[in-house]
Amino acid sequence: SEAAAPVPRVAVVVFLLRGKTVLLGKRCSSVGQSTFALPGGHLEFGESFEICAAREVKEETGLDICKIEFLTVTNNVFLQEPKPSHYVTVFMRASLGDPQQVPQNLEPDKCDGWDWYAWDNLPKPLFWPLEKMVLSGFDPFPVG
Ligand code: 8DG
Ligand code: MG
Ligand code: MG
Repeated sequence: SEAAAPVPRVAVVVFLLRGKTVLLGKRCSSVGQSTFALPGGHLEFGESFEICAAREVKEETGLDICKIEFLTVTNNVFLQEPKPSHYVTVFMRASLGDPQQVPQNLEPDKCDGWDWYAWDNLPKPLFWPLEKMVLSGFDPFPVG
């Protein structure tokens, strides 16, 4: 039988903001191996961006988020990766429901661990869809 033709998929990722820091984790997955990325994952059938954002953050870090808002969307084609893929990536922002809550690494096969990083001192290398945004001057923090 023939392999299914590849198709673009939708991902929802979250700038989880705490003061002037964001939550990032170093990826262990084949796409973006060893680069720092936002929590997030695949949009499921019938799901809103907000529900997907809250679900993925909870599954990956145990954190409960609030003030979930849409920021922007980018088109990301990964042809050089071991497994070529294409994602339409929806970027959301959110805050911690409880500012004292600490992230847990609930999917250690996919991530080395989560931590807060100052926006003006981000770790390297960033996952390239995120790197592209930072280089373009994108700022996920609310104005004022
Ligand atoms: P799932 O089974 O939980 O739905 O998926 P996942 O294992 O959590 O997927 P993921 O790789 O974390 O996210 C899906 C895709 O989203 C990823 O392969 C590429 C795209 N993506 C970006 N930027 C980012 C980002 O900053 N973080 C994450 N996690 N994914 C991103 O384009
Ligand atoms: Mg996930
Ligand atoms: Mg993920």
